[in-house]
Amino acid sequence: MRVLSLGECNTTNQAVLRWVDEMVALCKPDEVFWCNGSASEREALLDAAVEKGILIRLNQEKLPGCYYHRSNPNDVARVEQSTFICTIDAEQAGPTNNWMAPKEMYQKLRALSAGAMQGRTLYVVPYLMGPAGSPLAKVGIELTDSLYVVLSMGIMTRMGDIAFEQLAEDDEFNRGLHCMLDIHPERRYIAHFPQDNTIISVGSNYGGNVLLGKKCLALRIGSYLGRQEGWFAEHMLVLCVESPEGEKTYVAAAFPSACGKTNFAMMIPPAHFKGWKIATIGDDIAWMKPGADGRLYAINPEAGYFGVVPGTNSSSNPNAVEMISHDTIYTNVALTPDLDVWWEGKDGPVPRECLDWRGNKWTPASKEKAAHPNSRFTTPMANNPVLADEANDPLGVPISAIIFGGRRRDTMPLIFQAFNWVHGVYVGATMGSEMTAAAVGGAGQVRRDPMAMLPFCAYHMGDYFRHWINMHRLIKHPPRIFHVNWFRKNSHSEYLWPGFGENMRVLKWVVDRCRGRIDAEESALGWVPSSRTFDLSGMSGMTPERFEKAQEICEDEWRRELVLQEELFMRLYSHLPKELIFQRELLMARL
Ligand code: SAT
Ligand code: MN
Repeated sequence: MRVLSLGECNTTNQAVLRWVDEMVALCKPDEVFWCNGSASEREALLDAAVEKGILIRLNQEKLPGCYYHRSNPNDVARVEQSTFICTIDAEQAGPTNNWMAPKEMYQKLRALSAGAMQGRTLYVVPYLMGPAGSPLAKVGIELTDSLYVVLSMGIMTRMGDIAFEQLAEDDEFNRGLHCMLDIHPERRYIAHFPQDNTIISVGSNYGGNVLLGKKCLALRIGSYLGRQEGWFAEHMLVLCVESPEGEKTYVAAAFPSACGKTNFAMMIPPAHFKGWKIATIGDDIAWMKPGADGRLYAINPEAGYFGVVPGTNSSSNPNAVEMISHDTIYTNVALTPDLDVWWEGKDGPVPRECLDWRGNKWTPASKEKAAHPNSRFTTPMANNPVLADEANDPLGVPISAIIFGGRRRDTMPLIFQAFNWVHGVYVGATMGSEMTAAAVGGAGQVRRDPMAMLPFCAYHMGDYFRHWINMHRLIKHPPRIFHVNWFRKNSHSEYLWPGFGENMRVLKWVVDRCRGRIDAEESALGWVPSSRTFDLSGMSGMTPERFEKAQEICEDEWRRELVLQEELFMRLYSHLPKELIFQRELLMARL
């Protein structure tokens, strides 16, 4: 079979060429397009996407370089029920993952992919996760028949020849195959084969399911490799807090999807914090490895942000407003008659009329939302006005604090600090959070989401906790561990804490604790700030009493919490480190 080859194939790597040939023979595309990642290639592909109706070119005066995409309405979020970990046996994948035997899954997906690209183009998308030359960086190649994926990968990763340069003649690269098929939930599988460093995703075109460098490689395959190789792949933002004197402290924070990681990573400190600056290293994923100096170093493997749009405005995230005003792909927001975009919570007036995310006419009287709650922007990190220079540092940044946090209307105080590393692992392991629109189903329900990794850890969660405990030995100067909850409400359903920029106050306390500059009080949960020393000055509506309310440890709530923790521990029991059972007993005793 001869297929037309477009673009330039700029590799002589035999393992790559052989694998691409094999996948071409399977999927039978009419054309193969080798992406090199150049600016001129991107322009041509954007034009082609507009011509094919995959993208709409937005109003270029208002939104230069911006495009609009509408997904299939059945395909708007990650689908955990269709996500599989195909380790050799089910035990390895553990009870929190869907499992299928690799042989069976390969057979099933080969059958679905056979001839699936007839009449279509197969794009070869080489990409690098992490800064070029980083000891932590990894190469992946995604073969896809979706131009939307190609253009998104060009934003989210270091895409093109740069990946082949890093790979050279090595055969160690992630093999990713993506076939859209007919975008039908019944034929939707996101399958991971960790032992083969392989991912096959079919039947979807939604970011988290198909931008294979992100959740699939950087978290699921990454978590598996990290355990083998002695590093962490985590669902964490990484930021730099810089004091007026220029002292820099690096903080990583794990919150579940759609709980404000992007906002926190690029927050603007309130006026009260004169001279303090926040800079972003990453907004979603951190790869962390102990360095020669005994500290834990983090890189952001990604090069762009895939963020939730609704609620983005100049008070929630002014940097994001600026960031997404150019060179951004919008997915599933609303489209106005003058080809501008709109979403619930945007600055300015509500449009009198627009098309909603499905393409239907929408007016302010409509019952449905105009933008899908999980509508997204895809934007290069270079657009971020507060991008840290260190985001491109191959060596990464030394982490002083790790923050875990869920979305909890009750139970969890605003902030506490774990007593030590193992206690911190316990705090992360027992995290709970209300589900959001980022995954299909169950929004609002509290579920256990250990370290915000429940949907992303590709092996037994009990073994994952063991990995966390063991890593302590390799880190001479471990980060301090904290837990936060921005979402606690009072009995009138009002948030007890204003969040957003005011979270700087919590962050400042974290930094001061790491640097041994502020004392704390001992509580049953861990170290907590005293309302006398915690800085509330200049906050409107925030009284010491309200702060105490946000920090309250309520016995009834904790009795329930401990039962929910027990449910998780029972599920994981056969692999659960005894240290964590002990931590739970200690907590019970303290309460
Ligand atoms: O859709 S993604 O999985 O990429 C975003 C998220 O859910 O964290
Ligand atoms: Mn995420």
